[in-house]
Amino acid sequence: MTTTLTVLKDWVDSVASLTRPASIHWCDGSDEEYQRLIDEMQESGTLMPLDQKEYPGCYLHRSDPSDVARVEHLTFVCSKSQDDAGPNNNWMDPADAHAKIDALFDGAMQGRTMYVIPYCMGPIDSPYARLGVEITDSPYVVVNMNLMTRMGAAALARIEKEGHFVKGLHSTGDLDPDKRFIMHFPEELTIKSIGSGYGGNALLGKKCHALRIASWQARQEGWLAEHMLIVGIESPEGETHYVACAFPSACGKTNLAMLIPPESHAGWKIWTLGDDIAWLHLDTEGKLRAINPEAGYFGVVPGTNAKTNRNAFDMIQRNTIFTNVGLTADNQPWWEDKKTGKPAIDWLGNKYDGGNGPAAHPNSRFTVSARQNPSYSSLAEAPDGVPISALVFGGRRKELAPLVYEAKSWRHGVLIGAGVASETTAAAIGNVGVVRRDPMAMKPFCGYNFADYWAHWLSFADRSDNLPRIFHVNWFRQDEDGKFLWPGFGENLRVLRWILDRCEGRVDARPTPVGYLPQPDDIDTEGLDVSPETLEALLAVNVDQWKTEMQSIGEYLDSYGERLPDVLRAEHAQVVKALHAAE
Ligand code: OXD
Ligand code: MN
Repeated sequence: MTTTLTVLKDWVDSVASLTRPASIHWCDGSDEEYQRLIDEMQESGTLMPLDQKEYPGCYLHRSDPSDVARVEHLTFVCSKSQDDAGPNNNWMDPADAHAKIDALFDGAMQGRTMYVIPYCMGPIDSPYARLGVEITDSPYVVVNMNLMTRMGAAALARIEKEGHFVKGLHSTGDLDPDKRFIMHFPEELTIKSIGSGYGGNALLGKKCHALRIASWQARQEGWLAEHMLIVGIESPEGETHYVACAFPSACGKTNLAMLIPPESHAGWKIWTLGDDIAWLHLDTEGKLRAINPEAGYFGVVPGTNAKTNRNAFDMIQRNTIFTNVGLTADNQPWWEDKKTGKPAIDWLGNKYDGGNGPAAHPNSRFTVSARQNPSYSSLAEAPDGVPISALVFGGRRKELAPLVYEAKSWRHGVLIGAGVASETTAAAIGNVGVVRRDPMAMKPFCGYNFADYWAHWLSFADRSDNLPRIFHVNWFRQDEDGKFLWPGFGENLRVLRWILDRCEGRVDARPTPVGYLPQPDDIDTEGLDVSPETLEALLAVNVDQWKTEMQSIGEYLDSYGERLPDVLRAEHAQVVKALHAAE
């Protein structure tokens, strides 16, 4: 296989002359190709078969121990102007960045096969889909891209027809953390990544293309590329609403996207469209429609069990690539909170004796095709996507943020999104459990200046009067003893029901300075171990704490200087004024 498209052929030739691979393979995306690469990786020892009787088609990959998460400090947006990248991104001058990284790519693929992966983000026949080509020397990347994207012959045919695509160059290099860089050149629609094989750094269709580069394109073209799950909620009466939710990494997007309605909710159904990324476009009626650019899940394994996420638990019993989990004595994958089996070997391959930390790495992952999800939506391949009734922001906050509240307007909703903060997780290298601002859950993923991004979000209010309502949720509120106040998981459907009741105008709400809160009776707690006092605590707005929070949000917004939209400043001032009036 090769291509008739000269720009693609020339680029592949130039990469080959820089990286000097032993051979070049154009990926067709077939099952045979997938299996052949799986077999080759088993021969080379980079993939281990798991117990094929209990886990057919499942394999374990152990990464280099230094290469287990995204590396935000080594991730750069190399726009021509530093201000365009903004204070939210590391920046390097494009010429310097190319020089630095090309020196590392020089000869990097010697003795290796160079794989050319044409891929399509979004349903293959969707007008909203975008094309890319990733060149990599990692067969692990190829098989993961096979599960995560529509890749191969059909994508290449569309690329040849359209003539343009995002260029992504990746090599694992020598996995030296000092020679690791993830660089984005938005004006050139180019990504270069070296020194890591970890998903978020190496599967370039995902964070690099579908969020950082796509968010840049989306701003120019009038749409949104967001770190959001997309879920359909069907009532017993057969009415389905679609909701898109932005939570920071490892804060439960996958669980919410494939939630199982609790027994108390007979007749309710959940349909998963996506668990990580949404591309949102305005349609001719001014409604926001969402597609999921991905075709599979790269999910956090620990904590997944038959109770927390039965769909995910069932889905990863077959045809799944596990990365950095532990093993039982009978060669089955094991992770903390799996609730069955016992670990014998840890994620590093050492005998597990219980004393050396977790058996599975806290950021160990499964890669699996979305089609294996029991709640897979039949509209996941719909070219026009699904209409969105509500947008939901959320974070992991021990205190302050109520269980749920609603923005007073689109503009106020943008302020709520801009103020999202969350405790950091193992999805990125660095401290865990530290509260940081993560606007719209896009801190690691927005490919341009947040000030311009908020202005872009605000501009939607001028373009449509049919926009979804905006909400904020917090499943993670705790009491003084560190006990979670809300049961979470399947019971989150009760909160989603309130959100839909608001969208349908079925319930009123309590106005507060920070937004509309539910009347306690409107959150159904029947059968739950949540007392009226606990519900009151979950729905409390502590004015003093909120004043401090708004001060901190104000300082954060001010750090964006002149580019910060006045509308956002005004929205902020209004909340502060309302808090003072509430004294
Ligand atoms: C992810 C992440 O892998 O956000 O989705 O880190
Ligand atoms: Mn994510």
